[in-house]
Amino acid sequence: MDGSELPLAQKGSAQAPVVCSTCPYCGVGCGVKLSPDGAGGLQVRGDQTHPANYGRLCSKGSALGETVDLDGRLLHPVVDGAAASWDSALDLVAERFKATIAEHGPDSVAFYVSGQLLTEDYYVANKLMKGFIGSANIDTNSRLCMASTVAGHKRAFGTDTVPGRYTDLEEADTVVLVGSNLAWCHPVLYQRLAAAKKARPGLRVVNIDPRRTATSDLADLHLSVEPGSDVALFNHLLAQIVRRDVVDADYVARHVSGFDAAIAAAAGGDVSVTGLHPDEIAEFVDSWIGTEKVVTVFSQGVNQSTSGSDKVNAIINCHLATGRVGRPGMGPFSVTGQPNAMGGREVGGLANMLACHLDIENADHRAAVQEFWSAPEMPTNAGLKAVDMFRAAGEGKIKALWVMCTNPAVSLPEANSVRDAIAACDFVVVSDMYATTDTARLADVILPATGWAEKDGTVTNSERCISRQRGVMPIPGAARHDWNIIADVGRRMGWAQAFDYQSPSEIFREYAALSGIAGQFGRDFDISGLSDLDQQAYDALQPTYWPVPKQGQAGDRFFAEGGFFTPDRKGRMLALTHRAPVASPTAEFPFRLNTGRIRDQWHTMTRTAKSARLSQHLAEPFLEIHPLDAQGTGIEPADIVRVESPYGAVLLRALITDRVRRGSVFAPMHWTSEFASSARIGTVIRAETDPVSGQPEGKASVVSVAPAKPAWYGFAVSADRMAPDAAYWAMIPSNEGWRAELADFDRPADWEAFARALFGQTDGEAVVVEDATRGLARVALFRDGVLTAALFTDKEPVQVARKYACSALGAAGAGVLAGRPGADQPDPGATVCACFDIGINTIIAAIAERHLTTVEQIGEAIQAGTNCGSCRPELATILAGMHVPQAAE
Ligand SMILES: Nc1nc2c(c(=O)[nH]1)N[C@H]1C(S)=C(S)[C@@H](COP(=O)(O)OP(=O)(O)OC[C@H]3O[C@@H](n4cnc5c(=O)[nH]c(N)nc54)[C@H](O)[C@@H]3O)O[C@H]1N2
Ligand SMILES: Nc1nc2c(c(=O)[nH]1)N[C@H]1C(S)=C(S)[C@@H](COP(=O)(O)OP(=O)(O)OC[C@H]3O[C@@H](n4cnc5c(=O)[nH]c(N)nc54)[C@H](O)[C@@H]3O)O[C@H]1N2
Ligand code: SF4
Ligand SMILES: [Mo]
Repeated sequence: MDGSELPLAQKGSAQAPVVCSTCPYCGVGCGVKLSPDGAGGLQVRGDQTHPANYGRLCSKGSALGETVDLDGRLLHPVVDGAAASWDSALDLVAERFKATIAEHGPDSVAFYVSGQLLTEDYYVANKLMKGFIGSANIDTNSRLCMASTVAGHKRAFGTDTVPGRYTDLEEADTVVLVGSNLAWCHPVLYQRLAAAKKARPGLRVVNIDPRRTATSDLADLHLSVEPGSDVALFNHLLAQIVRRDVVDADYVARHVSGFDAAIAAAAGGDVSVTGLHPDEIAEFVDSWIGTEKVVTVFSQGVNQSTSGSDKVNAIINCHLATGRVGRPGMGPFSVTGQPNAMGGREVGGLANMLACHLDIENADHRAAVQEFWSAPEMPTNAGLKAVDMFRAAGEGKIKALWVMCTNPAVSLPEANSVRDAIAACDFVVVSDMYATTDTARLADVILPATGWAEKDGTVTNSERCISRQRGVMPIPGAARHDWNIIADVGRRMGWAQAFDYQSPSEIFREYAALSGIAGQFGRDFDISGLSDLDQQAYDALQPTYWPVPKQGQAGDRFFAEGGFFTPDRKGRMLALTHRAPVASPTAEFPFRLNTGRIRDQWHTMTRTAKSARLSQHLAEPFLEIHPLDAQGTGIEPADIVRVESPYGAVLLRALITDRVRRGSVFAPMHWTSEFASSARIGTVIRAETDPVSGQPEGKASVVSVAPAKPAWYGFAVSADRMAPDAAYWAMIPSNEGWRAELADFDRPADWEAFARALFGQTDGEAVVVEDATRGLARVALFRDGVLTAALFTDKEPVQVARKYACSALGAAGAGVLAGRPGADQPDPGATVCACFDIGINTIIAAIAERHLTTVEQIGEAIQAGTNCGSCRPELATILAGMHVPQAAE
């Protein structure tokens, strides 16, 4: 039952066991093979047999082994800042929740959970809240992620069903990627698409994204749409589908409702709001209409919008009208973000769902689940959605809150209000692997959870494939599995029998049996065929696509022959009209703020920032801004800029690039107070939500941007973590220790004292090279003649060979203060290839000296791009002579 357990097949083997598991990052859900070395190390390779990746891994998956160390791990419960026993911590949690419910009713408490919980964890949390506490106040970070897709699917299909499979992307003749940076966010699926395109160059790729990304570079056509205008574009497509007579009249007659109203609404639309040139629009329409096998993939550029649900339905409308759904190489395809985003939706982790795709507001569904759980009480209405849940906490209406496996003080919009709401809430519990997250710091009780390499359970990926995660590492300290923590609280609250779980397999069996009831209601999610798995069979479970009904066989895909889950079994087309994002640029806040992900960091960086390799790709928080906008606002390359909205302000490094549109800026979502002074981008985002899905508009706030004009800039390297005292700092691990970028508005009077405080080093020799006229300095600190830390400052953004400076730690002499290596020692520059740690200068030099013209030739010459392949899009870009990041080097 514990994470130390291995699949039975491998038990007793004399050699180091190799255990199959699933990558804990994105929703591609790649299979991994884990080989623990028994001394805390873990080797991770791609699983050749897993149908999601067939052995491939991206940069993050390849670096998983570097994130499992115990540095910073929380090893015991914490109550009011002090270590506590499990008994006292869980008694306190149970008592406080019970007392709050007794005094203020079940709706005065809430759980905020995560698409990174395993299905078994999620099931128990949902059961405790909805079945036993009797409130629906359980919501998940999937509200920020997949909620618009869930709403769109339910409106069109009657359930939250993904009709297709990954192979559809490979079999299609046209793949349209809408609001998806697949190259960085679903890299292995991107690699599968890139390989298919290489094998069959006729496969056309269209990318619809206001910003030009690594994904756009694969596309035959990139449409830089006006942010938020996707409904107008797909309405136009729908109108053209009718005009060009490619409606599948037979499919529509038999399987679709709402056709006429949808067409009428689409015909009344105005495609000019997309800002696209008519020729571009025509090319897109020709591609989409001209190939029957078309897959429309969509992600956060669609979902994180106040018209997100409409965007989803606008896409689905086109597939329903043409009958291009559920057949090989065709269909709308939502790629999910988190490893178990799908599993969470299946167990009913959202405040408006029940379990197994049953509906909370349907009395029959409710009664069936209540009976199955022998539950005392079931809520009859949906609970609070994420944004409202934290508002209610801020207003004192939620008095006890339990946050599991997510970091809302960073990832929610209006993040300062969220932070204040958590701080003000009477009783806050956080379950996490680390006590130092921005959210955990605010908790009354912090519970140490096991991490992915230690725990057992299942996850479901974007294509409905259920895979096992298998624990191979010993459980550190007193950490416990999430399901176990939740069940223990359930027992302590008085429901001993309902939460008497001994293992994840027992929970899975119960869940699979419940899905059989959903199957009887004619719902799609039925895995009752797995409800008899014993421990051995659960341990040996191979990747399995749902549905898996007890009786009969299910097909690979949904809806090719209709069979929707609506009352009349028809797929619904919706009448939709374009709505612009809620906030409009003004003179005071003239820029549209887009946010999203970078290649090598995962969300709030608690795990990926442990890997020095991953942290070198883009080493500090940045703002992409168009060259003309930079000029207009007086921003020079690599300046520190202040980005402000009515809700907050951040300081970021300017990255001037024509990859963003004029008037739009882009910032990564990843940086937290743990890694930067002032870069929680959620603090400037307005918490405006989609009226149907409740998903916040994460990509279309409005802000002002101005140069911050610091008095000095700095760069520092140190063997140990630093304690920066500066208006701007961003710190990240390097291979040799830590590296930091700094800037401040006042110059310290004594640079040596400043450096010693920064590096926490009062002893040892210091070499200070002062530029007294400009009030600047370079400082090197030594211990026993060996360099332990160095600080470089300048009036301008500091020109130092970063990698070289990092590598000088541990060497003798103060030569590092030159900031540049000698002629015999080339500076590799900022990392592009994380696997082989190859910098941009090395790549540019190789291209120039050896006259390389293809990504393959770069690989042959210097290995870059030959392992995980995540950097191949960037290698192609470098070859094309574009986008050399100014910020990182
Ligand atoms: N490296 C990495 N990979 C990840 C993650 C990570 O943290 N790091 N997180 C995972 C998770 S949880 C998720 S949800 C996925 C997200 O995966 P994606 O959705 O691919 O990633 P994002 O960068 O959030 O946004 C995608 C694109 O939407 C574009 N966009 C913004 N506004 C609009 C618009 O109005 N219309 C259109 N068409 N496009 C727009 C943005 O410019 C951006 O390039 O990634 C998963 N994979
Ligand atoms: N501005 C902006 N904001 C966004 C987005 C955006 O595009 N732009 N995207 C949104 C999206 S799509 C998402 S999915 C969210 C993600 O945002 P979050 O969910 O807040 O981010 P994570 O860093 O993944 O948080 C997971 C936390 O769980 C902890 N953890 C890891 N494994 C376990 C475990 O097994 N058990 C427990 N108990 N804890 C564990 C980690 O240490 C970490 O603190 O961000 C959203 N916020
Ligand atoms: S694509 Fe990368 S992050 Fe996503 S599951 Fe595969 S290895 Fe993990
Ligand atoms: Mo997500």
